[in-house]
Amino acid sequence: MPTLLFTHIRPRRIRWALVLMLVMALSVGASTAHPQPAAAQPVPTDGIVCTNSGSPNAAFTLTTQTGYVGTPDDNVVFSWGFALSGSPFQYPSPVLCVSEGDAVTIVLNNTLSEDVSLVFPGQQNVLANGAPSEPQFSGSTVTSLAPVAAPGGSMSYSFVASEPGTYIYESGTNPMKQVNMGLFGVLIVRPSRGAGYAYNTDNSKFTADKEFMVLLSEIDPMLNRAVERGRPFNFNNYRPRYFMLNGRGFPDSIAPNNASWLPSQPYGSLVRVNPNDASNPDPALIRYVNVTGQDMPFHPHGYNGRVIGRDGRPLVDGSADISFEKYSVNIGPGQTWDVTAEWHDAEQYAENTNAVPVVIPNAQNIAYGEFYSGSPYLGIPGAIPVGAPNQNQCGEYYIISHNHSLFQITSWGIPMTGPITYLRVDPPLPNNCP
Ligand SMILES: [Cu+2]
Repeated sequence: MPTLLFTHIRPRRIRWALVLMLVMALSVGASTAHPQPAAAQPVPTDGIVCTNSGSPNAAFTLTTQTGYVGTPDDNVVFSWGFALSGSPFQYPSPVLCVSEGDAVTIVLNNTLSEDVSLVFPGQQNVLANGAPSEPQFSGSTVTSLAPVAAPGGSMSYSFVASEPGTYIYESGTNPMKQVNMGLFGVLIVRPSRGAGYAYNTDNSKFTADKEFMVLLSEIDPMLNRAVERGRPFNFNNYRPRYFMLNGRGFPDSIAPNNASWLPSQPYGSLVRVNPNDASNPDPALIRYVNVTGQDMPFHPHGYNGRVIGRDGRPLVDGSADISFEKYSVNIGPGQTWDVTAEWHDAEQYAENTNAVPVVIPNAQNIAYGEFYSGSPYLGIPGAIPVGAPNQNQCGEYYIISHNHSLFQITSWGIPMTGPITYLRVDPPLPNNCP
């Protein structure tokens, strides 16, 4: 996989390698077609799509739903999810956003034929129908990590969101089955300090509209098929074949939020920034979340991030800033990592004054990737051969980010799909980029 090469070459050469890689990646082809309901409401084309609720009393109703997830190999996989009241199945479940100190209530309506529950790792003093939410037993056997909603029933969970950060909510009942079937989502608790901070700490400052999510999940389609058909499944045979970013595999992962051809997979994962400079002084924020059962060494090319929080706790020690710079971020099972990211035009490629010190081959000897601008300069498009497909809008850069468990960069054998997305670097502000 060319990515290994990328790690060790200089940034100015990445874009030429990227041209080749994009050709490989984009030859995979179009994605699964589905019937298309209209998007419920306008959402930003990229970045986190929050489901907000009232504050200081934040109330949500989540109903289990079943549906189908499209994968890059043109498969569709039966899955489960939590959906907002009146909304159809989605994968992953909605991103719930509340404010620090909110009294949060989440009513779970269970439409499935088995018990379901909700757990909120990182939240304290969670109540279920007003009583402490505790593991359930049959004799000495744990049957659920929390009180359940029986089939056709409901359960109301409540807690005070006392600590800002990034959290998971998920089923606490038979999680090996139910979480991998899709009963998981992300909960964001915003700090009292206000917009543009991930925590109440100075080191968590970010550009408020540059907030992104990378939610890593996995699917063993044999499990999902067995569940769809009401058949037993032997978890000794569990073997994920799909690895998803925000519920999608590449290239769907870089499509906009609410892409029409992905009606049940609403969340894109393209990270989009402008070069850091005087007009754009703060970084972007990326919230990494891993709901799989294995480490996910996520690997953004082109920049080091700064880890400013983990598992819903800020990286400060008293008044000391203990955040740290990191290239690959190794997100463990059930962990969340909050990372700020900024891209510096260290070699003045937005100025067109720093000549690329290589002889560019003749056009017939170049493979033009679909996102290549025709020029190595940021914001300065060049010529593209007639007939060459091109998605580049304003001379922006596309830099790959992906899970570095390279055996996962596949969709049941289709290489260069799966948990891959891009960092899109737009020209310096102000610009005319759409
Ligand atoms: Cu790589």
